Order: sequence, then C-alpha cells, then structure tokens
Amino acid sequence: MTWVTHLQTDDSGPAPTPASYGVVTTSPEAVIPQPSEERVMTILTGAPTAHESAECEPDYVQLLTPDGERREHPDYAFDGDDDLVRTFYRDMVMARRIDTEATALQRHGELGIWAQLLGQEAAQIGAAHGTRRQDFIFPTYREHGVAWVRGLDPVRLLGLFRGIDHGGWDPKDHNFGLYTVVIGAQALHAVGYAMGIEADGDVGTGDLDRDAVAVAHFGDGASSQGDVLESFVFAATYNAPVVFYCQNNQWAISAPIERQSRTPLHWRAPGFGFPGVRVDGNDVLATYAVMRATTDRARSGQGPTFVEAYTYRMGAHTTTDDPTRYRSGNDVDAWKRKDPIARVEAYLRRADAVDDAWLASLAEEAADLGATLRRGCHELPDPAPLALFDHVYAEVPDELAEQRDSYAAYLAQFEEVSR
Ligand SMILES: Cc1ncc(C[n+]2csc(CCOP(=O)(O)OP(=O)(O)O)c2C)c(N)n1
Ligand SMILES: [Mg+2]
Repeated sequence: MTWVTHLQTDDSGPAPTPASYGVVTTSPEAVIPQPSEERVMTILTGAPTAHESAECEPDYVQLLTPDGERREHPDYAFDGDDDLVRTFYRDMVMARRIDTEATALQRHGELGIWAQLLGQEAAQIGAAHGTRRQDFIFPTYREHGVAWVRGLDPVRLLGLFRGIDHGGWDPKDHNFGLYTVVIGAQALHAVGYAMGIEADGDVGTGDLDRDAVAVAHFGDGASSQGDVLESFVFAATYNAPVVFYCQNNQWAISAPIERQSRTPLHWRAPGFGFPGVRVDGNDVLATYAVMRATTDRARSGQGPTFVEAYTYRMGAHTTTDDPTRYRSGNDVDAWKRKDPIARVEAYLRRADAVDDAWLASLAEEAADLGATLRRGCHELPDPAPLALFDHVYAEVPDELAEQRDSYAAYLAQFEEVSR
C-alpha cells in the first residue's frame, strides 16, 4: 500500500510543491501530519485558509503587479506593445460596463437573472485575446468579456437572462459556443470538438492560421464535477488540442474553494497526464501570455494544459445571491486592492501611454454601450411560442415534429376564439 505524503494539512512550514507531492511510503500514520485545530475549523466552517487568503500571494505567473509594475517570468513573456495593453484596457472597461448595465437591468425587472463578472475582467479579456480566430471557445454562463472580444453583440447575451431565448447566437458565427448552465458539461463538448480538430488534420501542421484548439471555460466549483474530470481523461489519453481554462474565483455560489480541493487546483493536471499552470487571474498581461503559450502548445500537437486563473468574484454569484451571508468583507476589500483594471491604468499612465482625454473618450464610449444595451434589451422581441422547437436538432426527429404539430394545433384554438 502506498500513500501520498506532504498533504497540506496546516499552515506551518513551506507550501508543498507539485514535485514534493507524491512522495510515497508504506506507513500512513507515520508521515501524514494531523490537521491543526485552526485548520480543522477552517474545513468545518469553510472559511478561507491563511495560505490561500487574499492577504498572501500564491505562487503564480504574474507580469503586472497590483501597483501596475511590470515583472518578467522565466517561462511566460508578454510579447505585445502598449497599443495591445490599451486594447486590453478598453476591453476590460467595456466588459465591466456590460456587467454593471445588465445588473441594473435585472434590478429594473428587465432580466430574470444575471451572472456578474465583476473582478474577473482580466481573467477573461487576456484569455480571449490569447486564442486565435480559428479556436473554438466553450463558455460557462459568465463569459461576457470573452464574448465581447469574440465580437458578439452584447445585446445578444441578454436574451437567455431575459427568458426569451434558449441561446441567443449561432456558435459558428464567432466560434463561441452557447452559454452552458449545466456545470462542467462544456468541458466534454470541448474535448469532443478537440478530438474532431485532430481528426480533421488541423493540428500540428505548423500553420498558425490553420491549426486549431478548443478552449473549455469553467469555474473552481466545476472542477469537482464528474464531467470535467472525465474530460481530463479523454483529453490526456487522446492528446487532444484543448486548453482547460479554470477561473478560480474562490467560490461556487456559497461553497468556498476549500470544499473543492485540499491542494491548488492546477496540481490536479499532472495526475491526469498533462501540465497545469497557475496564473494571476487579475493580471491581463499574464492571462494573455499564458493562454497564448498554452493554446499554441496544444495547436502544435503537444496536447492539453490546465490553466488555473487565480482570481476573485467581487460581485454576487448572480443577482439572486447575497454573498454577505457567507463571506467576509475583509476579503472583498483585499481583492479590491488587486483590481484588474486599476493596475493596467496605473501602468499605462506611468508609461505615458494614455492621457486624460483618451480616458474620457473611453468613458463616453462605455456610456454609449450602456445606452445601447438598455435600448437593445427593451427592443428584444418576445419569442413566438413555436420557436421553442427551433434549433433543438439539426434534423427534427418524427416524435418532436409530432409534438410541434400538436402544440401548433393547440395554439390555433385560441386564434379561432379571438376571431
Ligand atoms: C450540474 C449542475 N449542478 C449544479 C448546478 C447549480 N449551480 C449553478 S452555478 C453553481 C456553482 C458553480 O461554481 P463555479 O464552477 O466555481 O463557477 P462560478 O459560478 O463561480 O463562476 C452551481 C452548483 C448546475 N447549474 N448544474
Ligand atoms: Mg467559482
């Protein structure tokens, strides 16, 4: 019998590394330290542990500090210029505007619900820019920033949350799948798609405009889901061109990260047979650099990577949630000081790459986007009842056609009565 040692069971001593994780012995009692009393309380109450709290820096790829200072990393480099950084900044501002506007629309009763991205702008904008056009993205329900970078009209995001549409767009238009609310299901879709890329021969040809990758977005909570873990097995054994992009925002509704894993999430990947990397999810330069490197690795035929974007959900889970019931205000304040947008502004100002006039014109552009969203939301048409049956199957099966005909006949009765 063999046992894993170095389980992180208390907060004393240096944090274990993936290299030290996995040392084996034959006697579990002799080597597995017992959790400290404080740690047991942490596990029982679900409060964040000291080593993962907002106050201390985890080990991750960071290229821009919260103060807006550039850092270099031995394995990941930012190869863009200040023009690209300005683009990232603009996209993050616009994504935040989509989010605040949609949240307000929900409060006005125009949307049934909205899943906020506040705080995750860098995790999404950097990752989206890191992919190439031919890559196919499989989102969760919170990927509004990725949708924006992919060129999707943000008004189309609202249909699902207004309850008038099952989707809202054709995934093929922007290589951007439909929002998926079934937690983790899209990881399997992404791996299946990636295996299709391989079968089509669109991987490892050396042509950066042809070789493609599938990207599965999901959260820390989803990382415990069977679908996601099964997708890891398929991705690894078929060496599929896929990147698993996990935004670890520390919470799955009210369940803290401590309920998902006793070790950093990215450590799971080597156990499945592919590399994992943790990136500062509030650093748009780093999320871009890591996504560019890991997608290019996959498109060249070297297989999957798990990317853990370490971030924080500053808002509620959705507009139906009250996070003050389960998390501390101190944590939120600490993460506000790591705001993904503020650090880029600090960098751009210091580099003299933006001035007040540029920032004012961007604020105007964001206000216009807000007005477009409000108007667009009100103008979204109510769906025709029979539209329920559209786009369910590429070829409608007989049984569904019968159901549709019978529903059409039922609806026709009302038309006769009102005549
Ligand atoms: C299969 C399934 N189980 C449960 C739910 C209910 N649910 C909706 S969101 C959520 C938490 C997801 O957390 P995480 O994966 O961390 O993503 P986040 O919302 O934090 O972005 C759960 C459990 C669901 N939608 N689907
Ligand atoms: Mg989460």
